Amino acid sequence: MAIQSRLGRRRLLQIGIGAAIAGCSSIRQRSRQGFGSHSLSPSALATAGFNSLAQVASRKGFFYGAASDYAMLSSDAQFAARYVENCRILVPENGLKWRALRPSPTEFDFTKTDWLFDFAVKYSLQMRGHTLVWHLSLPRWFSETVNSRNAERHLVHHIESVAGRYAGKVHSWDVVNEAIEVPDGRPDGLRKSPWLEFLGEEYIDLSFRVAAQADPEALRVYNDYGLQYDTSSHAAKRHAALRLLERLQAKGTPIQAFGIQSHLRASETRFNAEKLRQFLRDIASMGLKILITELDVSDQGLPADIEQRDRLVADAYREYLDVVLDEPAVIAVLTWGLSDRYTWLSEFKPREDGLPVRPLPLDENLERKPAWWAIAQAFDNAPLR
Ligand code: 9MR
Repeated sequence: MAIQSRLGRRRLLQIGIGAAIAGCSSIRQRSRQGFGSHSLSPSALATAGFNSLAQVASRKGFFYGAASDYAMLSSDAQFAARYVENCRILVPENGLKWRALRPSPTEFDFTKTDWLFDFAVKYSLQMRGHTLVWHLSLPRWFSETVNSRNAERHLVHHIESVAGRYAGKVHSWDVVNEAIEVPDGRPDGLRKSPWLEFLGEEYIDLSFRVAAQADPEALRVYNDYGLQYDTSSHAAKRHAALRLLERLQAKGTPIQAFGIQSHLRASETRFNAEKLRQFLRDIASMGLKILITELDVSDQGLPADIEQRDRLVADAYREYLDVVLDEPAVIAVLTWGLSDRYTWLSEFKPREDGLPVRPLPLDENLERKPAWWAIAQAFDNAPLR
């Protein structure tokens, strides 16, 4: 079968997901029929021969992958099979955050992330690191322990230990995540995070410099959200982001890429392709690569009807990807999860009617949704890198 020929039957059997794969030709059959009934444009049929989103992306010279974690990949063989089939790059959704790795100020627990790195090697996946420096997901001991006298030592020690442990095995690190906040940050847009409070804006430069030393090979990314829409807050954030990049580059900070998280809302109409294109061009003209790091499409506020909902979610993926993939500096697309079975939106942005949310390419039964086809079609239409 096609999936097995791409991955090699032996590799699939290695983690016992061969059996899970065995049932999937019928799934694919149903998906293709379903595809017709969702009436996507006929050119999408051209992608029907592809078995995986990663495959379509790699034909155009960029990576596709999705956030996941030890909990699902180690325990849900059917999900793991779909994951390996579709993804070429793995980003731990939570596993590399401080709260997950740091039981105490002096200890690290790499058990689960080591497992993920081994999983990636076994299935020829690249790894992305998320994230070395963030104001959230800090361990409980952080607020009692870290202060302006010792913050630099803690920051440097953490980056050296984590990026150093996986040096040479990481495609890209989100070195600093979400350092901008508008309108509640400083006048220059910087978020009033503990790191800013303790170390001033230099914490960003320091983080990139230490990451560059600890793992010179990983692409160093600044990652943020709230950048894509034609709203005043997103415009202000785009502005602050560009100013930050300029300041970092002027100081010689070794930043190499910008991550646009891209948590979309299917109900959002304030989308201006030209303004987004201009933002992407502005980043690219600074010599930086761009990654779409956390793409998903919330169906909050959409009608209950599944067919209608799935169509609107698929349309949002397609509209967005058509614009961002036109920019040659975009080198990777990651969705924030692969299947509706596991999505942060169930908890963080539930629907008012209590129905399960449907924001990702596969549904909760791991079958392809119109979103899968829309993404495949956008990838297939993308210019070659
Ligand atoms: O999806 C993640 C969720 O499971 C965590 O509880 C949460 C806090 O650590 O973080 C979520 O992921 C966030 C990511 O790390 C940074 N950008 C926004 C993502 C969604 O909140």
